[in-house]
Amino acid sequence: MIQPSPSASPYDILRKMTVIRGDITRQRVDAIVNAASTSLLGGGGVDGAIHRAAGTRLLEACRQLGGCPTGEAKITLGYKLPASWVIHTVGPIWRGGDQQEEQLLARCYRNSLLLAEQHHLRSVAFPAISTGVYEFPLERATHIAMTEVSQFLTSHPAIEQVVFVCFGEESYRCYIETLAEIQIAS
Ligand code: AR6
Repeated sequence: MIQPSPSASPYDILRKMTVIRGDITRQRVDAIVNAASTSLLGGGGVDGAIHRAAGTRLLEACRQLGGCPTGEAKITLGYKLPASWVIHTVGPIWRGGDQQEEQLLARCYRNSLLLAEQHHLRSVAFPAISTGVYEFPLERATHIAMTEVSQFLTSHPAIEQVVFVCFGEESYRCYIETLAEIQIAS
């Protein structure tokens, strides 16, 4: 007899989501997510930090991938990083909000987690995608990140831990407040 799969409670989902202040390149998780550009050939910000920490083999691996469209995600090994894998996703450049930026940002989170699930990974760390050079408004981006991740976790129980790694005080505060709002609402 087929048993219905038990649906996770909002409490179970929120327990899997953690906010920390720190450097994503130091995270001991199965995969860290990179906020890359469509070329996947490195850059500044978190992308630059990940490439520096992983070593030159990461760039060689990225060259084989042939770029990545905005909202999509691709995966490589982590090389010298403590994380075994790097999921490279390309966030939207903020252009005022009427160029599908919100949907594209949501797709970055969803596609990154789908890739993690396909590779049987259990723990994933995200930076605040698009909120640096790409200038996506922080509060909107944070809300999209947390909503999308919590929705994904509701229907994909294999992912056990998602860590949101905030580099600066402002994004840390915003993430903590947003997580509290989601907790109250659920
Ligand atoms: N760990 C965690 N978060 C970090 C780190 C770090 N080591 N370094 C920066 N951040 P950004 P984007 C935060 O600009 O806006 C690159 O050149 C940062 O404070 O890295 O998606 C790519 O090649 C901010 O909150 O990414 C692309 O061309 C967040 O990471 C472009 O920038 C994202 O900032 C992507 O722009």
